[in-house]
Amino acid sequence: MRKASIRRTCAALAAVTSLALAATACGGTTKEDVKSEGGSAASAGKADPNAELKKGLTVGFLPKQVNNPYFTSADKGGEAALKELGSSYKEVGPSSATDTAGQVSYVNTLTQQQVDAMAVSAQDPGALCTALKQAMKNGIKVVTYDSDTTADCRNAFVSQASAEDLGRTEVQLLAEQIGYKGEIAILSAAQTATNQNVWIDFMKQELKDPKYKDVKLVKVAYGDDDAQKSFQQTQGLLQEYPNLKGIISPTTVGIKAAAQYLSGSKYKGKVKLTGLGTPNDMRKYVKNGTVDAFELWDPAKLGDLAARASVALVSGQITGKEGETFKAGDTTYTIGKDGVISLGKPTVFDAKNIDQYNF
Ligand code: RAM
Repeated sequence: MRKASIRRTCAALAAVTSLALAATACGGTTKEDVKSEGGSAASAGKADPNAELKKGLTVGFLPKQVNNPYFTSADKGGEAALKELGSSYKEVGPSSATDTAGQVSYVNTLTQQQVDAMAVSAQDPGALCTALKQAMKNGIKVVTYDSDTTADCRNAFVSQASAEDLGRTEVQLLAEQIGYKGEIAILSAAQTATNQNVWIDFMKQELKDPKYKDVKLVKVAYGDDDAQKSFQQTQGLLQEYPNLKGIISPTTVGIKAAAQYLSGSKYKGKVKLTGLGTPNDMRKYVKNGTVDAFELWDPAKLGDLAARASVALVSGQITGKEGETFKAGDTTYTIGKDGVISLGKPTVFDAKNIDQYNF
């Protein structure tokens, strides 16, 4: 049996059996063995920007949640890019954004199915690490997109925008709308979500600026990217804090549910709402005066970039080290610190520009 096929068999074995058993049966096949196959420069730890892009690969997408329209758009972007590059796409994932055990087992499924690369949006950074490391040990390239793990558990992170920009601008948007005065709350997604938690940390940093001395963050609530729970959490916030002046919801599911609640209540237009939403979800609430402005990136472009980064990794054009470059469509991306590849700046949507967007 050639080493490549040993690697594949062992990947499957490791995913379905105990690691100890797999290691004994397979003699602990690692990335090092793949290196000696005379494979790509990436497997030897060195990027070759001129390496030809491989075709016929399979890239598995594992979003936080499959029935979330944000991920439907993102993953469609990934699917289209893979088609264009001559590779195959598959998607697996849990239907709840708090099913961390489910996400772990989907990583193992993809490992077992011997995909060439996987693109994962982490529900919980800690929970996924062991399974992702096992996938990488079996020669599978791992890209996180949308929500990261720690840097040692993946080859690269395809980030939607600078986390600092996102956190700070959401506070700036809301503070302007409430005249820099009053109580505010955050309605987040899952309590463990890496992306939301990093943004919230930057929101808290931004609030330390003296210009926000009269703005008070009273609570961070969690709607778990579940429409009904997010709606109830919004209702609860207003019951608990009747003087609330504004809400930031950095989740497409949360902001939509909060807008739905506010628009049918006496708080419509009085309690301000901003955060991260899709123009298609939010159009009606901008037009009916519930929401002034919110922001987002194009999810399909994020999925597109995650797919292209995955193929570039498998092809050896990049290894995930800072300073390496690769082309995705017409744009050349440079990998930043800790293997972060950034899509660009988010767009702010309001009544003036929302009709120009359809996602
Ligand atoms: C939700 C998810 C996703 C986040 C967007 C803004 O769909 O929590 O991870 O990036 O909102």
